[in-house]
Amino acid sequence: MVSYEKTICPYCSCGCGIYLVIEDGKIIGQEPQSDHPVNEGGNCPKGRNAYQFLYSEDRLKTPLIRKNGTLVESTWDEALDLIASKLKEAGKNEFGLLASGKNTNEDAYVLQKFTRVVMGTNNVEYCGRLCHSSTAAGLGPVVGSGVMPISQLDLESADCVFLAGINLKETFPLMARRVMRAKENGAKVIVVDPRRTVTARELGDIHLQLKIGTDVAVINALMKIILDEGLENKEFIESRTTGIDELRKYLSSLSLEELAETCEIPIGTLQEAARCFAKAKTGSVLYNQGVNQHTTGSDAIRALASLALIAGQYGRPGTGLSPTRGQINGEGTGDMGCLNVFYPGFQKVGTGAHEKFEKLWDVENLPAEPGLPYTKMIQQTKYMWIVGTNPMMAAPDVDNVREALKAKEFLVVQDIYLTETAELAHVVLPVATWVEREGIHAYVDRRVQKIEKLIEAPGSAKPDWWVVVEVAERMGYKEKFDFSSPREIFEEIRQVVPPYKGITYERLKEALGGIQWPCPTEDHPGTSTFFTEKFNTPDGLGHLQVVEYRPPAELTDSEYPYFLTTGRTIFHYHTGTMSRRTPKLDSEVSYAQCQINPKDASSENIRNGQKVTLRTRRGSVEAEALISEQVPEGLVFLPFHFSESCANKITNPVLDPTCGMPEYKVCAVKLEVSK
Ligand SMILES: Nc1nc2c(c(=O)[nH]1)N[C@H]1C(S)=C(S)[C@@H](COP(=O)(O)OP(=O)(O)OC[C@H]3O[C@@H](n4cnc5c(=O)[nH]c(N)nc54)[C@H](O)[C@@H]3O)O[C@H]1N2
Ligand SMILES: Nc1nc2c(c(=O)[nH]1)N[C@H]1C(S)=C(S)[C@@H](COP(=O)(O)OP(=O)(O)OC[C@H]3O[C@@H](n4cnc5c(=O)[nH]c(N)nc54)[C@H](O)[C@@H]3O)O[C@H]1N2
Ligand code: SF4
Ligand SMILES: [Mo]
Repeated sequence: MVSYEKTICPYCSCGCGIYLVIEDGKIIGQEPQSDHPVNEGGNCPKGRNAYQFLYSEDRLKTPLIRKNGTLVESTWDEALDLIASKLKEAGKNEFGLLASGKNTNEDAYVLQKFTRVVMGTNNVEYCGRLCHSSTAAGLGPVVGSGVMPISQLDLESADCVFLAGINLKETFPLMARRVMRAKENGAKVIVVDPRRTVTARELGDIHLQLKIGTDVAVINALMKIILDEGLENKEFIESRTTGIDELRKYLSSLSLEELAETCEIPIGTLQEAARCFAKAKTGSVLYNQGVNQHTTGSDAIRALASLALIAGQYGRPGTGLSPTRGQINGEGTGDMGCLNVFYPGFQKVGTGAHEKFEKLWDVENLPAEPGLPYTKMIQQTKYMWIVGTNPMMAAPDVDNVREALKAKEFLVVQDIYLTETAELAHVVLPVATWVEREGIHAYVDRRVQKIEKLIEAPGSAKPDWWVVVEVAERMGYKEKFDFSSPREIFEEIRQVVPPYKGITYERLKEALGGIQWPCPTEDHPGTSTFFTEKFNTPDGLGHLQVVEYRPPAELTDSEYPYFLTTGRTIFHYHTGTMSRRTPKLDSEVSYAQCQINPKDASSENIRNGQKVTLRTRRGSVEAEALISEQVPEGLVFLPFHFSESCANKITNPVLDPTCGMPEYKVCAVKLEVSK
């Protein structure tokens, strides 16, 4: 029997629709969904090769327990009993849990509830800390909310799109298509990126090719030009913002020449970009890791939001500053409270949230102090449960991560493969993923869509939520985790997370393209545009910010003469677990290529395709040289998808002090031809 079933792509947070062809319980083919509003019949290479990873021979099928130093197969009962008994030994703040951007909302909700109710701590985090923690810290003080304020569909109506530190064509390809459509209607695209990426080449009209780590200087220059030329939106500033006098005063104390020198962009190009953005009717800013992943990421975001405010580019469809969380459920896992300072629904620890949840969950003594952020949790806890994240590749300075994980009293890892992280665990649990279980995700623009269960998981693999319920029961909390299906969990979510109240499984079945939260009632259509009347700040106004430029933490010198930046390529996804098990994706690129400018290659005597060693103050890795004009002189780019060339062996683990974001995007490196 062959059937065609709709689902959503398992990779990025655009949330494109696809059809799967299923024969006798096995997926045998796929095609893009033509009536899905996000992708309208298109899919990128990852989306076109979406399901092969499920059938990789090395999927985990049985729980594993470490015995005499080796991981051996066990039963679920043995593994779950062991976990429960070990976790009972953990002191209150000795335990930490990392959830996943791959979890469904239902999984994420029970994971954080377990951490808070059973373990009594706010030590719960997920990859969002490494992805958009600078957004919460940066946008909170300015507009009071750190989510995308529009619908990705409305990007098409923009007449100026400002792409800051985001390589849209490779990382959100179907959003790039929408920007391409805006261009066809006459929009201008400004790209801020130190590399001449495919996005800068193919989408950009103006490329602000800044010196790495100088976004604050660029944005200050743009705001200064706008104010000096009287291009600001006076009415918007007057009625909807505060702080213009301080901002004006600060910017007038800066010299445009000096700012241009700092960011190494000609004044004329900065003027062209400033005028284009300020004069646009509908100006939209998308930003991502090129802005976030710095010790100054939250600063740059405060400045960017101020830029959008003085230009009056907020509060209408297609406008505003959009953070672009990239994991399939990067938004939802945060919405559910898998962050050390937020209970579900972004109710902040320290503002009485624990008391509210004590009532809602009918429990006592919920933690009222913030927990540890992702990287500190790895270093400072004794007992850890890691669910669907791979810090041995994704966290900075993995040599230190390895030591910390090896020293754990007890480490449980729950994944679909034996990842670099799982190899270090005392117990490894096999889970069902994607269409092997059901549940909802919130995609980049708060678009809530449901994944249906379409096939069986391999071996005895179980959904993430099931594991939590079983452990909670064994630890004496059956009554608080009395869930026998995702639907039951979702019904509780609807009760305690107000923006999800009006969303039901039934509605999601019907709603093509999902429903954007907040959706307060069952007859509410969902909310596409934020801030139409006021911002989410206590006084409803946008708070303009004075932000001073600070250089990155590690600069080049005679020993480490190049800047190293790390990031993504179109064919691979993060730590490679899924895309490298997809033959068509892996055959496109199966090893790390490090981009080196032709002039630098020539001065280091490096030929294209040669093995080079990249050495930083943390250590060294080898990669193949790709001599390319994509990088300017003095800058080297390394993707972080390949364990043999693990980028995070050498990145700088220094954190943005306001939010704990690692500076993945800049450190100093030297290059040598490998012996
Ligand atoms: N193919 C693919 N797509 C993905 C993912 C993936 O792994 N693979 N991951 C998803 C996830 S979770 C995320 S968060 C997104 C990430 O999406 P992006 O943020 O677009 O991806 P990155 O490659 O990390 O970084 C983007 C750009 O930042 C630039 N950059 C580096 N330093 C600076 C700087 O100082 N200033 C500025 N302005 N730019 C700088 C880099 O040159 C790079 O082109 O992608 C999502 N989509
Ligand atoms: N150098 C450098 N490092 C970075 C970045 C960078 O730009 N440069 N970017 C950072 C960013 S933005 C992000 S978002 C992080 C991503 O970091 P991670 O989220 O740690 O990376 P992934 O490879 O996506 O890991 C997801 C894991 O979940 C597993 N998995 C898949 N489906 C399921 C499921 O249903 N359940 C469970 N339990 N597991 C599942 C996968 O096999 C994989 O091991 O990396 C960060 N690290
Ligand atoms: S753009 Fe994202 S969601 Fe769409 S097909 Fe590509 S990876 Fe999948
Ligand atoms: Mo991310």
